[in-house]
Amino acid sequence: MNISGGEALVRSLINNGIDTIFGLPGAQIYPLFDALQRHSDRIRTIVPRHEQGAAYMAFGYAKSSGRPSAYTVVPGPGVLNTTAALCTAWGCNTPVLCLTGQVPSAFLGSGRGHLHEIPDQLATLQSLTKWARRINDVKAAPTLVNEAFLVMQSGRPGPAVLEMCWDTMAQTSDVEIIPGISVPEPAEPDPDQIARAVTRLSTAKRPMIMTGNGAQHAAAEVLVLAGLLNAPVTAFRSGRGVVAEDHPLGVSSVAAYDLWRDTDVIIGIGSRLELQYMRWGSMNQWLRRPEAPFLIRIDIDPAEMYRLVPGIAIIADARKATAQLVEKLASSGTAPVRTRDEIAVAKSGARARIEKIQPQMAYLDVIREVLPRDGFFVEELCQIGFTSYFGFPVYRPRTYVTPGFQGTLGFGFQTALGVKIANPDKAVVSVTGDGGFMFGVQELATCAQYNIGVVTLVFNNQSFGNVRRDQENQFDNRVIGADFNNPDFMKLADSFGIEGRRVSSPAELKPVLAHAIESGAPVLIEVVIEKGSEISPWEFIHPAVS
Ligand SMILES: Cc1ncc(C[n+]2csc(CCOP(=O)(O)OP(=O)(O)O)c2C)c(N)n1
Repeated sequence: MNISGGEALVRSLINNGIDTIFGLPGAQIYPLFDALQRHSDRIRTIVPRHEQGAAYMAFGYAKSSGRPSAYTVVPGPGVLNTTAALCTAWGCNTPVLCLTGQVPSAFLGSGRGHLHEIPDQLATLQSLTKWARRINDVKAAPTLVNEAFLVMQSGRPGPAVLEMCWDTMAQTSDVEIIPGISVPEPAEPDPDQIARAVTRLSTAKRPMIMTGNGAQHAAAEVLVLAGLLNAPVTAFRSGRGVVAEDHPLGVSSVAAYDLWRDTDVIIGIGSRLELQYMRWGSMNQWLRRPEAPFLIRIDIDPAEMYRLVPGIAIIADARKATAQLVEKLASSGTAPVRTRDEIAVAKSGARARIEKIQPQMAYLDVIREVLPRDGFFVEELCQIGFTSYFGFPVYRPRTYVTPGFQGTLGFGFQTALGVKIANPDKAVVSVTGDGGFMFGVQELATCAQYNIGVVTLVFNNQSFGNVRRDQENQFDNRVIGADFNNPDFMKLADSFGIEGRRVSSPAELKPVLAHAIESGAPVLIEVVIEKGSEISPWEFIHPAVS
């Protein structure tokens, strides 16, 4: 088939199941956009108002659905505008494909100063992702796109990049279009590793399970394992929702901290165990070989076993390995002594202790009450978001959307748009501070243009509240760079053609939020908060330091 480089890319995306692409056009990638125009019956193009939005939306799409996503932007400044989202996708093991252009091939590496030239784009992007390649020949496009999809979804998932020179993308060539890839089944776990873990677990008295992002597809298996061991299951951020927190064995990180004291075996499943060994230990010292409790890790990434060395390492897919543990433990028997009552006491005690984090807890309670169990909650780096780590119960896998350890301020609202596009029939609530929201405020236009029904709660405390509190506490009240003036959010919403509502108490929020979710339309809700009035949530996130 005689087609352009851009067309070969688009056909290959479609063959790999991509139904939506987020992108912002420019000269180098015109042929790709032209192909998107001509294939718009098979692939939808969402155009944000800033390139960062394209990448955050692709991140939200992939993270909430578990399916790969794609975005496209011009090279140089365009692709650099997306790097905060790209490193977030890397940190969160999320399969996001970035397609970008390059200077004309004759100018590669010339330093001549062609449009959007940067010193070494491929090396820059390689350093932020799992895999990055240039497509030098149109004929190679389908194979390289397939390879990108394979890399993104095998082993530890992650983002990938393909760049194509300006002239290559425009050139036509006789290209063989091939079917998309199907991801091969992960290898079977090593039976010796499973046998060792079963021996240790069959005598475990008070085991605990910690889930991470790598366990999101293993919810059914994890729940059975937890049942056999009577083990509380906890998570910090990315592993939340694997076991519902209203299940007797699903516990928040605060309840888990209580139960940690007499835990004799910890099983980390698809998790870096930041909670146990950094948050509950030291953020400044790298503990490589923890002693008690006995650590068993299931992780598909062998490198993880050197970063945090367990007593027993099971290098395998979370679902496969957990299923095998379940099968073998069911016949060998288990000996747990921790009772469900003990766990229930820890849960109610934790809930009572966190009650003082106001007004955040009162707002989170309202949101939890109104948001359906399968609705999505997109957090942010703000007082309500930090409190949600432990104060907002999550009931379903993937429904708690977080930037994980990147802590990417401003990701939330923009990411939520991608979440909604991937899950059009589900409610999506984005909670954000006024500081973080303004990082991506221009996407209100995208929200209105495509009628993306995200409900956004902006907690307006007229400041980078977290910074402000840190400066008061750690720098003797010397506040700098933390206070600001906001626009009138109601006029702002109105000018973008979006419904705006302002509330100043949890009781006021409840009917407004219920109506907003019910409407299915985009709604911006401003929550008025007195500056400096929020109680710090940090003692529950970092209890060893507080
Ligand atoms: C990309 C990025 N820049 C800066 C920060 C540092 N930071 C963390 S929280 C915060 C303040 C957030 O303010 P706001 O969104 O208004 O929420 P609030 O704390 O007031 O609730 C800042 C600047 C960050 N985490 N990420």
